[in-house]
Parts: sequence; C-alpha cells; structure tokens
Amino acid sequence: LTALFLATSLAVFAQSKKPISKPLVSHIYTADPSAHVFNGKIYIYPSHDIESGVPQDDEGGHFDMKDYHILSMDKIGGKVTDHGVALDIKNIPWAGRQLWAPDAAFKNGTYYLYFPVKDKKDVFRMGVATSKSPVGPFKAEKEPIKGSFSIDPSVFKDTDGNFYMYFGGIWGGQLQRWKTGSYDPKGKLQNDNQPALAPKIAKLSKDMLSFAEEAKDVKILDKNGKVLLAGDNSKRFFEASWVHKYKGKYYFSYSTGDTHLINYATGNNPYGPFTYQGVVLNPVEGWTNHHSIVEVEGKWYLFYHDVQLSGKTHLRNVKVTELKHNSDGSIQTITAYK
Ligand code: FUB
Repeated sequence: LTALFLATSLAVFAQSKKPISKPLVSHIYTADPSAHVFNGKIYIYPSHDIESGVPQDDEGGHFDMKDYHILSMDKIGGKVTDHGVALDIKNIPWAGRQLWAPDAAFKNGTYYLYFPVKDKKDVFRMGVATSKSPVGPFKAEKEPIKGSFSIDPSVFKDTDGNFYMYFGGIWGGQLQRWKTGSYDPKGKLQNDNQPALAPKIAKLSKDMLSFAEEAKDVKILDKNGKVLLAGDNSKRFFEASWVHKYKGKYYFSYSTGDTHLINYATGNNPYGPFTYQGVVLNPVEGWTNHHSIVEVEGKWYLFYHDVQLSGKTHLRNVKVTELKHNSDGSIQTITAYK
C-alpha cells in the first residue's frame, strides 16, 4: 500500500505543468480551504500545514497540524490578510494530535469553527469553537460534538436557514472504523464489489453546538440509480465533502483520495441521494485534493490547494480559480495546470 501511495504521489507530481493560479499566501503553508462570504468579505478557513518531522505513512501521520490561521480578502484577486492564530490545539481540552480540515458557519452574531482532531485515544472526533469575530480567536467547547467521528466537517447553510454538517473520510480519516456504528480500531474498508462507504450528514441543532439527529449516510448513485461501489475508486467518496446550491439543486462535491480527483454529484435535497455527474478538478500536485465552492458577487469560485511552494505533499498552499456552471447545470472541469 505504501509503495502504491508513493508511486501515485510521484505520478501526480510528474503531470504538473504551469499552474493557472498563484498561492494566496506564501509565508505559511495552508491547505483544505473552506471559503465563505460573511458580511460581504471573503474568509478562508484552511488547515495550517507545518513540518513536524513525522514521517509519511498511509494514515496521514505527516499531516501533524497544531493550529489554525484564518485568511481574508475583500475581493477575489485582492490583498490576502493572515489574522494569526485563531485556535491552538493547546486550548482544545480533549485534543490529542492532528488538527485537520476545518469549516466555519455564522448564525445570530456568532461564528462557529468546526474542526476534526484526534482525541487522546487517537480517535478522530469533531469539535466546535465559537467567536464573535469571523477571524477569532475561537474558544473551543470542552468536549467533542456528541455522535461525531472521522474527519473533514463541512457545514452547509440551506436557503431555509437550516444548517447541516457533512463529514467523513476513509483510510487515515477512520470512517471504515465506524461501519457498525461504534468505534472498531480493526474496522476495514469494503471489498471492491460492495457499496463504497458513504459520507455522513447530520442536521445541526439550533445552538449550532451539537447534532440534532444521528448522522446518516449520504448516498452517491451512478446514473442508473445504483450506489457507487468501493472498487470504483475514480468515482467513489474518499474525503473532503462540500455542498453548494445552484439554481435550486444541491451539489455534493468530494475528493476521491487515491485517484486524486474532486468529483461532484447532484440531488434535490440536502440529504440526497446524489447522482454522480463528473469531475470538478483534475489531480493537483501533491497527494491530497481538497476544495470548497463559493459564490462571490454573482460568480462562482473553486478554492483548492496544491504543493507549488514546497513540492512536498504535507506542505500545501491554497489557491482560487473561477468555476463555471454550464446552462444545463453541469460544472466545467478545471485543470489547475496549462
Ligand atoms: O489536511 C489533512 C487532510 O488531508 C484533510 O483532512 C484531508 O481532506 C486531506 O486534504
């Protein structure tokens, strides 16, 4: 597996040509950009990559992040401000290691930062922290969100005002350890001919601090209405859920992990099922591919990352480029290199 992991990383590096976009910042490494427009300003909630010396492994141990910095800009292409440390792992009472991809939401004067981190038993859980400012500092709740597990929380506000968290990630993201509903450290991935493990959704409670329901599977179907299989690894879900709504349709986009794509599937309500449609973003330099899709002043943008600054898979840099929907609602596939 490790050989496969390294080989695919190198293959992805080998494909790279001239990038279409520049890193948004270069003084720190940033990844997994969750972008939002709050009060007319663009805020990016990324992971903050660092070199901590942990060797690369299939569990993602080398992604050993310890805090979050929030970035903002007044407009696409404008000056980017780094607002400093918004939340430090030291100030999350239950956290063990690895602050991975976060997201944020705003409701009734409070900003909520949602984050995955391993607890002291090395099990990924989701936490939430609050602030009166979009850039923090954020204060973490004392316990993880009850009923949460795995990684990559992404919070979608529907047009009716309800908020939903999508989450999950296989391999190092531990989703395969929750197949039975409780944690099994020996939990394995599905066989290739079985349905792929599904990402999860849970409606958030009115106070935004807990799940209002038990997490449910988000079904991703092929065009014949059949659930995608685990062996269909250029289509099936791996990690990095994101939902945007365009012309009344719900677009669930996600990373395919070991095939390095951002794919999308569409549905008629936040719970799905979603039908696979195609590729949003082709592989980028580096092993991981993780994105967000947001509307800014009538245009749509894809925030993503690659490893242009470092050439190392665990030291990434966030970028942005325009995303276009065709008149039939399909998304024009983006290749990040010319
Ligand atoms: O940044 C750490 C992990 O890498 C994220 O949680 C995944 O989505 C992948 O980008």
